[in-house]
Amino acid sequence: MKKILIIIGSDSDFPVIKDSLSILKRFGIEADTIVCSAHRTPDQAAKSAREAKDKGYGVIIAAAGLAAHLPGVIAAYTTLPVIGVPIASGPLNGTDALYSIVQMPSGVPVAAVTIDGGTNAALLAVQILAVENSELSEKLYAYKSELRSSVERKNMVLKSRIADLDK
Ligand code: RP5
Repeated sequence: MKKILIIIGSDSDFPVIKDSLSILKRFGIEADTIVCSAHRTPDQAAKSAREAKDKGYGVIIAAAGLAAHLPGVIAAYTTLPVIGVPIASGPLNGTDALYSIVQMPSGVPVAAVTIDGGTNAALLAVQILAVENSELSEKLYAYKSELRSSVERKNMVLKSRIADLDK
């Protein structure tokens, strides 16, 4: 199966990516994580993006904060799908990164997830790989069914809390 490459702009972005790693682990997908900055190490960013496909990666997750150009720069050098994760670092709490990532010019798409959305980034990566992998698809159905059960549980708890109001 294809692997996932996770690129973070700084080690300070790692807490968000821990959420991605636990999702990928749950689905049994191998991932490599590296620090590489579009601004501090631009040559390395281009190299990592260019080599990713030949190294067996199927999707790249790129997470960065502030003026977050990393996902866009990575997308410029590869045909692999790139998922950008805006990180809530700095005084603008990630809105700067969100706009930087989502406002890509026509021709170079990046799929942006929520600010600090490490979980959704990994799930989207799994869904992309699942297009060609029925075993992964089954696991995704099971995941969604767990989500459904958790909402059903919430409704039961809510119902009893509302009933308690009348006591
Ligand atoms: C961005 O600058 C990184 O992605 C990080 O979110 C932010 C701060 O980086 P550090 O100063 O913590 O290295 O490029």
